[in-house]
Amino acid sequence: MEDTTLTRRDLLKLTAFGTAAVTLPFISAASAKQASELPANKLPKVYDRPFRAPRFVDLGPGRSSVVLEQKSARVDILGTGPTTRIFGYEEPGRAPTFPGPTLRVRQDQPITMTQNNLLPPTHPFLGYVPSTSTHLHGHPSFPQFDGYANDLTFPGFGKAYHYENNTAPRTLWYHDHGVHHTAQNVYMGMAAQYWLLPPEGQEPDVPQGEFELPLIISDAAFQANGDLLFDDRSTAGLMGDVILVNGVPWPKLAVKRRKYRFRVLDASIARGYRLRLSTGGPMTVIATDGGFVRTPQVVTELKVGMAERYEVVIDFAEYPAGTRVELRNLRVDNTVDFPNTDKVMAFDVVADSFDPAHNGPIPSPLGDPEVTHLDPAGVRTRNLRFERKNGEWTINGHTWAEVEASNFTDVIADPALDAVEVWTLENRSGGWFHPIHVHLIDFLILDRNGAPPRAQERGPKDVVYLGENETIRFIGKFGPHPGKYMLHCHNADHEDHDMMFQMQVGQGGIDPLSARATPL
Ligand SMILES: [Cu+2]
Repeated sequence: MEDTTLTRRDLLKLTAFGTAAVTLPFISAASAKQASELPANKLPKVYDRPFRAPRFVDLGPGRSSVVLEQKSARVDILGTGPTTRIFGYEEPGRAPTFPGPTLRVRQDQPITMTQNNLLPPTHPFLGYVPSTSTHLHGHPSFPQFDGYANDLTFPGFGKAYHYENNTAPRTLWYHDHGVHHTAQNVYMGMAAQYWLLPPEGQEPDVPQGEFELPLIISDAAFQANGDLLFDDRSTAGLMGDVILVNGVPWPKLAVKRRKYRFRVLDASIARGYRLRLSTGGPMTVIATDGGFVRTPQVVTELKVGMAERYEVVIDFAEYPAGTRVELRNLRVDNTVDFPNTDKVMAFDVVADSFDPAHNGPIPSPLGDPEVTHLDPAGVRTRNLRFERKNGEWTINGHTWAEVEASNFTDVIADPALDAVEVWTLENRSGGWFHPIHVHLIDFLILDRNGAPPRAQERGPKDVVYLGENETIRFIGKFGPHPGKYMLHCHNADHEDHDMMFQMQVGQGGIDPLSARATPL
């Protein structure tokens, strides 16, 4: 493999667009030694640092609001000396973290999340103005609270977002969606989970409490001074050489010999993963983006694209105490691999006693997702093609710049309110994959290249991994609110340049730009 080992500089040269169509498939087969500019002895070590979950903030009965400040700080990510500048979310009086606090909210308990932008007036090394727009991904928000890309909150401004939480329990995430800078803002740390839980006492019998953990997976590269290195390879997509779980490089977690439930989120800018246990052992998918699946699916491999969420149960009772079970990453096509990007984290099985509650067989059927009741017969169909065209990432040849130029009136689809439609999404290229996110709705994947969807994705979804040369069809019901909603690729570099458009659901609806941020 020596002759295909490329330096970062080689990759930069090769990925300059113009030649990209030819060179990207070649690059995808190559591996490079390092993306980071750190000396080798300052790179984080694999399975060295303890696992950490972000802080939980519980909302619901008795507490219906939270104020989060978007602020900048230097934090210790590497564990080797140099610190890293992040932009993060936290409550007033607390230092920001990456990822931000996990909000735990109860179904049907509305909340207000105020986002105050205390970021510097310009990014300290990327130079742009860090204006933000906060999207609660997985929630059917009203248009003015959906994190519309141009509904910007500039430094020194704040905005209150209201969420009804009246959808099925699920793993959501809140993250930045600011126009043209989503990739940079998310990469700097503006991402966190949000758990919508069933009403108290109504949880299904699956692992909970200390046995229910977020796994927010992302990749990063670092400059020599410890700061993040942002290289989007001419908008193809940022590829880091360090894998982070909840902001910690390749952590290790001591696990007891019982079932654990992990809420997996790929918060990377452009990297997809194929997760597999080093033992080849089973993982049971109990929920997809939109909540519990009807029939839990046992898999040995989990393919996860950016913004997808999967809840998986792993039973460590299968392993003797003292076993180290690694969560590995088999590569996906069109990513750049580095020596340790095939590793994610380690589970060290221990003999400690545990609370035996919620450790029984996983109930099946488990959920009853609304999307599984939709009937595709005779419904309206639409076709969306995701492609590179004239030096831009486009949807049917269109870009967000056209939406802006139309003063936010242009739409690519206009489903009636609560209409059921079948959409075909197409990626004719072998050179890249696109995780496609449609705001507002949950959908069910009907087929993938004419064949049944993967076992892991037979539940409610709001992002679909549209792989190389793939065509998928989904069915969805376009509601519950009328209005303009975005749809886009969740490779944040593609989204920013400029693979995003909007749909008009029903007639009218609240203007997404009608509730602007106010000065602090
Ligand atoms: Cu894309």
